[in-house]
Amino acid sequence: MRSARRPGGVRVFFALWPDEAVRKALHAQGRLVHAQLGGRPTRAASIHMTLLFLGEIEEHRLAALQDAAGNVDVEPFGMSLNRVACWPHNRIAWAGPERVPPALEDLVGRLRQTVAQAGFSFDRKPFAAHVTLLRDAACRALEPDMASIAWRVSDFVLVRSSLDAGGSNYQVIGRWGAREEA
Ligand code: 2AM
Repeated sequence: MRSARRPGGVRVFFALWPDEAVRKALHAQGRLVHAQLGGRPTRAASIHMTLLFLGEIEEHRLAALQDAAGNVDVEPFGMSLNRVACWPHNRIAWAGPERVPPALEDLVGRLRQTVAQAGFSFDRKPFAAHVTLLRDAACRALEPDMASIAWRVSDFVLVRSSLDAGGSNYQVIGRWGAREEA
């Protein structure tokens, strides 16, 4: 259940935000999984992989958080999204890498360390590399694995989450790393 937002509070998280080609491929994959499991597909514009979830912070601390993020280098890496699965405990169907790239684990580790050093708290559950495709899915065995989607990662983002009539609405409010030209 969502907690009520305090005045002056903003809900934020760090994420990998796919480019259009990866976003489209993931959205198409979401449609395939939706045909099997039902549920609510993630809007194409909202598709992402969360790296670190802070939840609500006071808005005046955003600048400090953004400064801290600027100290985290990104070593570009590639990732194959080649696995779809569904978690019965939260009814989320997701896509992710069969093999989590060490560079991704490393990025999350350094981000956690930097954000903690800057005095922020965050969800310390172990990192689970996944892109949510569906919520409220009727989890059961899925048809053969997905066609692999190649994701080239060279930056990460800070996202502000707000609620609107259609659900969560995400706004990218910072980006760090070297954006490679397509
Ligand atoms: P999910 O897609 O698996 O639900 C915004 O809520 C993003 O942060 C979502 O991608 C969500 O993951 C992720 N997230 C990670 N930890 C969370 C938490 N404790 N509460 C809400 N969202 C969380």
